[in-house]
Amino acid sequence: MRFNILSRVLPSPGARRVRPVFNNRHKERYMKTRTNWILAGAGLALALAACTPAARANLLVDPGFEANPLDTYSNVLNFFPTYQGIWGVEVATITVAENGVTPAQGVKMLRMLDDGNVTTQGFQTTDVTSYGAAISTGSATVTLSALFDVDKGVPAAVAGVYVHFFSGASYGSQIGSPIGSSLTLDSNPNSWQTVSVSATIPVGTTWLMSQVYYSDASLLGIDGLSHPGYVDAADATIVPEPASVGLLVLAGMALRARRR
Ligand SMILES: [Ca+2]
Ligand SMILES: [Ca+2]
Ligand SMILES: [Ca+2]
Repeated sequence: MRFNILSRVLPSPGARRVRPVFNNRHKERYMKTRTNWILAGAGLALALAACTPAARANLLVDPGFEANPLDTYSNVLNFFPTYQGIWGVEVATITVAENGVTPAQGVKMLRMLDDGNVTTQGFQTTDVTSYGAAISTGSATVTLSALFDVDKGVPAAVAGVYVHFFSGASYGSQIGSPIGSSLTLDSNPNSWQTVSVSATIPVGTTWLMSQVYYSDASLLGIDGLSHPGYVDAADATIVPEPASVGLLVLAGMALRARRR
């Protein structure tokens, strides 16, 4: 980009008032000026984006289980818009430090208990239509992670995360395959372990659901009793974020204008 020629080819504000006689040379010069402005704008925007800290927006509300009361999984799964941003759980509460486990972030954490089925689960839904530009081209990636920990009496707890995709604001509109990841945890209550999954968001997705879970059977302690499994510091992000999509579009337009 040659910014130094901008001042030379730009007409002064006064000159603009005079109706110009447009011949081909003028037109070419005008297009060049316009292109340079677009390039300068895109360059500035990209430079600003580069200066912005890399921290990405966490799509989850109350990702550390500090502020909001829990709701039921059935409310969250059945009424996406109403319960967006609220954790819905099967058998779980929010607790402060207990059993030698201290919250990884803040002073509270999710305490999940055996739900009598296969896995004890917690869910949160998110409207992702603001990421539609990237999702529609199959270029948006979601990453969900959470921290898991159990007390020292649980030798092999299995914890995991899932992301489910939906084309509308209802559970029935699920599309693609849920993506998931799991981990067998250590029995050290002082270590929080991360489970993370990442994948391309299916084209057509407008809502997604983040899930954290423990295998019920794996919560069995060495004392023969079922223990709680703890979760904290969940994080769901999508890249590229809407702002950077805008910048890419702008940069693309500038390049196209320059080729003309
Ligand atoms: Ca917390
Ligand atoms: Ca369950
Ligand atoms: Ca641990």
